[in-house]
Amino acid sequence: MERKWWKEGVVYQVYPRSFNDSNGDGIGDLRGITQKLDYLKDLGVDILWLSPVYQSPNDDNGYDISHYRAIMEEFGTMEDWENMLEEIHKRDMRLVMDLVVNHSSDEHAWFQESRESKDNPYRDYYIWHDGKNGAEPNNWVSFFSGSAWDYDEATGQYYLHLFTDKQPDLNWENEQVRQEVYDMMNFWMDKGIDGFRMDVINLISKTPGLPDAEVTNKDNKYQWGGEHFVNGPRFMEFMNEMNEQALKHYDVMTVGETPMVKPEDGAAFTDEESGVLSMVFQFDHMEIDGDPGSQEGKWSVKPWKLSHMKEIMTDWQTTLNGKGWNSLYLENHDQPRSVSRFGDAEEYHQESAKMLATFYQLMQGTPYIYQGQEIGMTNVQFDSIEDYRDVEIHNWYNEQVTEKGKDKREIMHSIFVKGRDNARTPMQWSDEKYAGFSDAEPWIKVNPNYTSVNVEQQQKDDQSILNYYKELIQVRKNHDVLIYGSYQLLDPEDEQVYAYTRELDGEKALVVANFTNEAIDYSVSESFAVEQAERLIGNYPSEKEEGGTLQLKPYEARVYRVQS
Ligand code: TEU
Ligand code: CA
Repeated sequence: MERKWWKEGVVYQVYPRSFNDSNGDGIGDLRGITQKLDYLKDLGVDILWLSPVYQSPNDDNGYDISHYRAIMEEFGTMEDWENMLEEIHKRDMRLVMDLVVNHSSDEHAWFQESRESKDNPYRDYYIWHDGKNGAEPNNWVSFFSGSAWDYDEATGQYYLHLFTDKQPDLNWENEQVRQEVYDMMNFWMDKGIDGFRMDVINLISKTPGLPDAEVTNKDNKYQWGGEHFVNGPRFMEFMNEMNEQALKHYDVMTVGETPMVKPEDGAAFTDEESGVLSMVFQFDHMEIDGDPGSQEGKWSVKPWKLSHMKEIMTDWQTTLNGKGWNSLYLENHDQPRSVSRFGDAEEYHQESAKMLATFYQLMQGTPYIYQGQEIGMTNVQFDSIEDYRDVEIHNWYNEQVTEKGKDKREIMHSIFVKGRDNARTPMQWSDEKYAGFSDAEPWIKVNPNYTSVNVEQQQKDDQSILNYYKELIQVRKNHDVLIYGSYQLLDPEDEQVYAYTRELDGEKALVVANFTNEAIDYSVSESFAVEQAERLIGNYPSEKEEGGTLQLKPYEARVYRVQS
């Protein structure tokens, strides 16, 4: 396997709006990020990924871009951005920018032109169609509820939007659109950035003719049309072209956000010889506690099983081994907080947050940490729907409660468990008012637990989650086996302990993670000589034990290494 800086590094995702506000308007900004670079350097991360900072009307918090080469005014100026990049590079860190090109904002000049008239030169930059029998051109549902089409009075046609109606899909069949995208990417790479995280990049190619989706749920007017746009027919062709015309001329990393991909797709997309991306974000493990097959999708709250988690992670680990490269994540700006989701955010907050970090960061792939994860930030519950800011949450609530008359408490419960605003409350820097995020009232409420869960407090405490993250990052960095080694799962059926080994050139490591709040005697497979092993890290003080049985405490995680 080829050595690469982006395989050895750890990525930290910043959601700029919620990270740090430097000018007291309640909104995080670029200078705010620059102020915290020393904190990030000290944490040990190598690469920063910024969610979009481009000009945007913020219908979907920057994932609706109205100017690809301008900085959002609320976040600062191009000069602030250049200064931030310089400061990142000064500290030997790198910057990955978000690339959102499946769609733009409806306020982008291209769309403003496009909707003017049918013969406007920009008409074909987007996907316009006549209605069918007085209704939408097809039956596709939007990711964010309702039809994926919107009628535009001016020209009497519908345009496609897989996300909100303010996020019209760009028409990738149009060569000019593709050229605009590659030119724009080169513009940012010429400025010195180190990579792109590509938003829903595997949705850019749609089946010609845009046929109806298969009706999978008769009760619903609109249907999931993934078969017509996930990894669509020209996806690889477009990505090869993007590599030729942009990416391959720079030393950059790419991570494709690719909903619905399977390990075989992931292996093909990231293949060292024939692939088109450095790595992808897969979603299989994020769907483990939902029902992706149903109309409620992620909103249906289902219990999950550790054996299922093992099956998913192991499939990704083994299918990509020796071919491509994994990304490793438990959180991002679209997902609930992992300690609330997979751990115990109350009684075993500290233990389970550390256990989860150990479990996912030491697999084969590049680990991603989402802001606040390193201090164990948790989900939040706002009593009123008015306190939520996310368009996905509001669309879901309106459809279910306002339109369909469903039980409000039930819908609020699904929002508490799955809503994206769980991840978007302000970063908790200290126990000062507004968690030290801002001097003014933030754009979204602070999680009330900031008085006990915050950076300042954890910096002072040796045993904190934050200090454990620092140690863990160094352990991985110091052992090639934890970066490049192959992965083997132990005990696939065990519903309590997740254990796996890594192996590289005669060196072996063992990761053991207790996912329960009980003490467990775990006997290690004879394939790993734990008696002769060196303990690399753990989330409880180490104790001498006899033989190959580990007496694991609640949510205990340990890592061992042997050299043969
Ligand atoms: O998310 C894409 C995506 O697949 C979402 O449907 C995601 O699964 C959902 O947000 C989970 O609830 C990306 C961005 O990460 C997201 O923030 C954007 O809203 C979306 O694309 C549109 O750009
Ligand atoms: Ca600000």
